[in-house]
Amino acid sequence: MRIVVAARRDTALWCEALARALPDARVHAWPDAPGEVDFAAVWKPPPELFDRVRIRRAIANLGAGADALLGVTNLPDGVPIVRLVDAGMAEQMAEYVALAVLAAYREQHRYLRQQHRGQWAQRVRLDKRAFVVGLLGLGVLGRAVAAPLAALRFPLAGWSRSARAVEGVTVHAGDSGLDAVLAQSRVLVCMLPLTPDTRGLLDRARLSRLPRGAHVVNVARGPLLVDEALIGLLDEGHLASATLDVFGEEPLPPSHRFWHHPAITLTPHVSAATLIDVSAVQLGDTLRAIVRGDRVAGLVDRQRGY
Ligand code: NDP
Ligand code: OXD
Repeated sequence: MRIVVAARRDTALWCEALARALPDARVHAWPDAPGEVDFAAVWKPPPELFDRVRIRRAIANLGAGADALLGVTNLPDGVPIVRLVDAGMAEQMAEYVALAVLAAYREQHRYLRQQHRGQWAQRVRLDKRAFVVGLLGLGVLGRAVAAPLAALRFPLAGWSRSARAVEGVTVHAGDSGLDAVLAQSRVLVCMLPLTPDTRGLLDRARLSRLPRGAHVVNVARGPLLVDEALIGLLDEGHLASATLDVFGEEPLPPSHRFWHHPAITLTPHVSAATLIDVSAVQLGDTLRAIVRGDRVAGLVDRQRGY
């Protein structure tokens, strides 16, 4: 089996980890690649790779979200694309979102402001039964995030394309389903893939449907959210806070208003780091299964965009 790896960064580490996971494979680090390989393992690959190298069996996306790969205009037709499925990211995402939800519910921001003013004031506790957490996306990450929140007894309202059953979550689908989730979410967590259907989904009209004082968490992709709409609604006091891990442009430009907005907490795309060793083991199993002709998890549907 021959594999070419183009990972944007850490290509050498990916090559070593894949060689450990697939001891019989010949692993090439782009741009040192033969004219034909069985697999390409890539993250935001240079389009030139697809002009120079024929890929016989599949392209493996070295991340969970395949939006950047699907945006490459010269992707070879008919070659299956597989993505990482969890690979250690789901637990990290559950931690990150639980932290944001608990900070919102326990009014961490208000107590911090009080502390800075030297003010001792006990606020009336929020009623958890009315503190609905809205989960946009109930895939691998959405379901992992739901579990600890359900255990903490937050009411959960979820939204997915298909109305799938998820324990502890009242599931909605379709446009009316999205409206129902927005109308009740005190914290809205976005875990949708970036596709033609979801780009710009969280615009001013939709964010305005959140209850006054709601919090927004975006851990999926920046372009799902319209930046100016979020800032406008925070400035007007309709929204209380936002926790953002992903941005339309990364690194976030120094002049972007998000950096210094008092109601925004931001992190540099770290909510769920890609764990190279765990991911390489998963990829090893997936590539071997493809060679055997078995069904594999994580096949990307190019039409749907995820
Ligand atoms: P999945 O494919 O497992 O889940 C996607 C979910 O979104 C599914 O529930 C799907 O519905 C739903 N969905 C997709 N399109 C629509 C739509 N048009 N309307 C309603 N629901 C829709 O993906 P993952 O959970 O593994 O990952 C989600 C995203 O998280 C990734 O695409 C990536 O962009 C991002 N991510 C971010 C990371 C970070 O560090 N910040 C790390 C890892 C991922 P259905 O169930 O019906 O198919
Ligand atoms: C991913 C990511 O999609 O790191 O895996 O964002």
